[in-house]
Amino acid sequence: LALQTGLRAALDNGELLLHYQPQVDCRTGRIVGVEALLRWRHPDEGMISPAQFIPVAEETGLIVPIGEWVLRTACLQAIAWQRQGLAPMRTAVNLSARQFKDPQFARRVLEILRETGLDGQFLELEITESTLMDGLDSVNAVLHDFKRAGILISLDDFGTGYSSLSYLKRFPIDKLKIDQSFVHDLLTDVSDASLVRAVIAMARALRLIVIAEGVETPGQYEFLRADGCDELQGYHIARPMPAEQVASFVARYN
Ligand code: G
Ligand code: G
Ligand code: MN
Ligand code: NA
Repeated sequence: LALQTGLRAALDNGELLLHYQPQVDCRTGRIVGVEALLRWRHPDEGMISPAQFIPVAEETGLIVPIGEWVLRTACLQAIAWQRQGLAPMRTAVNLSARQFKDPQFARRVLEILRETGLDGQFLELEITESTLMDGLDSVNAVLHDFKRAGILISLDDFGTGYSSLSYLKRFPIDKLKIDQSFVHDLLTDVSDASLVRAVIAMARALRLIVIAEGVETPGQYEFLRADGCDELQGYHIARPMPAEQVASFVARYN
């Protein structure tokens, strides 16, 4: 309950902020995108992890206004980077299944794009397998609205949920994010290595972009690059960082 009232105040008092984690294109070695990750800087408790407060936000429905704030903030930041002359990058925003239950959701997303002036091609929206299981027809309609606006749709935490492969055919998915739990022991666990290889091969066959998350070592980076993974994200490249650090990081890295 304390978390719940605190969270409502957090949105009004400007205690929420976004950090951004770079994503690298394996072929060029350049940063081609960032994932926006929500943070709550609580006045007394310090930083609270989204793993703690997102579930509360989902239960209370606060995820709807919070999600809109995240999207608008990420779009405005993307525009600001473009105005600074940064090479165009895609910005990825995480969505909760709960947001799709709001009948105004698609309209609000498209309005935010229009209001901020960001071209849809520079926005990526991350959904999870549970979102696909949840709503089916209505989720599919919303995803198609996003596609028409040029937005890229990615499937987050791929392989950890209960998704069926038929979802990849039924829904307009552009990108698979291989969950970090498969990447962690990639070099020592034979079945993890096989799973990752199989997902990369499947993504290629289905013409999906494939990104691996949680890349922490040069060995993992090299394995994934050599195996044909398109993009990489993880502490080996960079930890999530405040918006102010992104431009100089990208300039140094690229
Ligand atoms: O950044 P971190 O690893 O602490 O994130 C923990 C979890 O919170 C991840 O599952 C991530 O997808 C989720 N998350 C981070 N930011 C957002 C957000 O803006 N919206 C939603 N729905 N989930 C988020
Ligand atoms: O569920 P989602 O994939 O959106 O969550 C991403 C989470 O993983 C974020 O909380 C982010 O901080 C975390 N993360 C990003 N890169 C790494 C990494 O290389 N190692 C670990 N352990 N966590 C990471
Ligand atoms: Mn994510
Ligand atoms: Na993930």
